[in-house]
Amino acid sequence: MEFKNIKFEVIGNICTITMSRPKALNALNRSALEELDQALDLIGKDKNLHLLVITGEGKAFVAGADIVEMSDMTTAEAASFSKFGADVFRRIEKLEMPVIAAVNGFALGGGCELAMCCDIRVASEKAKFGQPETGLGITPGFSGTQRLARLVGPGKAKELLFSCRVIDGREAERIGLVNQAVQHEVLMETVYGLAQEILGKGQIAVRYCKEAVNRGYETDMDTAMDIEKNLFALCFATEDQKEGMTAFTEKRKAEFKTR
Ligand code: DAK
Repeated sequence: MEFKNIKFEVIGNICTITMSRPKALNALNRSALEELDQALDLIGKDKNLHLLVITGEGKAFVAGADIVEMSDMTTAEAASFSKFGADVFRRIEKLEMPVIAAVNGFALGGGCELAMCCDIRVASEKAKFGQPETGLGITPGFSGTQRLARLVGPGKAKELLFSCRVIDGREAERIGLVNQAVQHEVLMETVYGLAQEILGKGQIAVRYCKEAVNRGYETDMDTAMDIEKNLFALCFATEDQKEGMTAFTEKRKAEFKTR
């Protein structure tokens, strides 16, 4: 498939999507969001893929939704754009496999929201995070108010949303917006190192963990514990569980087959 706004690369079990509209610092227009959506279709169909990395080309991860395209939108068009973007981001969040954001630079507005819908965020210390929407006279449209508050707490989220303050990777790490901030030069090797660490585990169990955390986080504790219990039980229908436990008793490394 030909993409104009993203790069789609598969190496081994890892797919990397690089947001790539350098003339607009990878800002998300409708076409970029559509390509992201199509890329998710491809990923869902490829049984050999076990992990997705999302990053950006050049000095930006994503500098937000495309302000030029948004500026003339009617209320109906804004609602449709917001719904489409939010749906694509929700698809990323619900993708069965783990998704790591490698935040290389500006992650503003929709860019910060894209990073937040990923499971894990590793940032360059040079990365810049912020939700500048109120400075444009709008609210975030891709669930930023919700995910930011869940990640950093409502007080810090409101401070960032109300003030449009921009923070770097280290500060983002300090407040829990990213898992880890690293020197810019080692960002991708850190991300792929983490990816390999994850890929060495039982992928069905990894996926169930993602599902348990996501679904459990959105419900009450009793229901969440039921979700975990059911997924735990399902692991015992897999070859991976037999292999993982046999390997332990035989004191060797497990060779998981994702079955
Ligand atoms: N959209 C369109 N073009 C952008 C852009 C953006 N978000 N960000 C940068 N560009 C373009 C610039 O216009 C410039 O284009 P030319 O002038 O060269 O043609 C080019 O990228 C390079 O940018 P700069 O020259 O400005 O580069 P600098 O290094 O000087 O500055 C910057 C980098 C990231 C600080 C600056 O570009 C900047 O402030 N960009 C805007 C950042 C921003 O405000 N992002 C948040 C966008 S708002 C909703 C749906 C979605 C959303 C909200 C509601 N609903 C429908 C309800 C989401 C909103 C947002 O994401």
